[in-house]
Amino acid sequence: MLEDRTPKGALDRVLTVEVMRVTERAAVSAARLRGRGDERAADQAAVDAMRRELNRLNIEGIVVIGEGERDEAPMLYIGEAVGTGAGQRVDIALDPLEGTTLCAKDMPNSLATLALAKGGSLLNAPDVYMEKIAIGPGYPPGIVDLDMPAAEAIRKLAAAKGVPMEEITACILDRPRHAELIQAVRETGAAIRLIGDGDVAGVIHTTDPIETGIDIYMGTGGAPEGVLAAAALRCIGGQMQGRLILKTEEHKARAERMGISDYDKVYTHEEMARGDVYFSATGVTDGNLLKGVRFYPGYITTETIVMRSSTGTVRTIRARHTDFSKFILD
Ligand code: VTB
Repeated sequence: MLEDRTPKGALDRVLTVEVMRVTERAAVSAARLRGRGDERAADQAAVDAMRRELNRLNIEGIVVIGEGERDEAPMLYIGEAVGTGAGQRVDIALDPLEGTTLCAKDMPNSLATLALAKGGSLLNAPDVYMEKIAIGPGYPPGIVDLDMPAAEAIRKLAAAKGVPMEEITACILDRPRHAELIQAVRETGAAIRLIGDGDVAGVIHTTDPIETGIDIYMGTGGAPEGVLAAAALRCIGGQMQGRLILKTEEHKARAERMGISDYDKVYTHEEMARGDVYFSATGVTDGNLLKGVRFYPGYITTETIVMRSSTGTVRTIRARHTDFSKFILD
């Protein structure tokens, strides 16, 4: 068992590099299949690479947010043990290829993502939908929440930012289920960045409005993606709330099995990802914050944002790798 280092109770800091390596590998494998129109193949390549790399780490890891539930027999299923077993007991949330369609179509903002926290610290969310609202750092606590009308959230955010509502941009997944939300936001005069997929990136983008043009993320996306985004906000700052959408008895039973009994609970990002958290995302396709993987003759470059909640360090690492295909991977 590795010893805890400062800050007290934190994860081993060497994991900063380790988590980054895992998402780099997944991103490179997915990027080889970028723009080929084959989502499954790109996803599988990312999963294989992530799993292989995770199993090299000296951790006793359990996948709590993964590729699916065990009976569906995917790799990196929820509950799968990863790592060598010779290290700290950690929870892992992963999405080896967030935005599979974006990657298959070579559209912006697909990412390889991973979050890691002490065992028992990440919300075990079933693979259902989650309502989400997120803003970046620098605002007073609680200025927006899931229960306020969308127009009020835009109004409060604009007031706190000191700009007219027309200068706010909301990021929303382009889905028919968001017709009312989109209408309500449009009525405020705010702009909307509609995205096809990739709401982990959408949430992270709120943390750097100057670079990304996005002030607030709103709407319903995947719950697993919600936990990953919450982990990122824990590190980089900002506010987020999420509420699972558990409409059917089957959904409720799944939530129950994961230890959730309050079906309507609003989770803050701190409740979704507690304690010391690491988050790493490597760009697969080019995006607002990260460049995608680039293939050069003989080498490959990746761009990764890797961060840690206990220290608040956010690193953007541009790495140059000798062409991985020359390595023996197993
Ligand atoms: C979002 C998005 C993902 O799923 O969470 C979305 O971030 C939600 O589900 O990239 P629907 O597609 O059913 O709306 C993804 O698109 C990935 O599947």
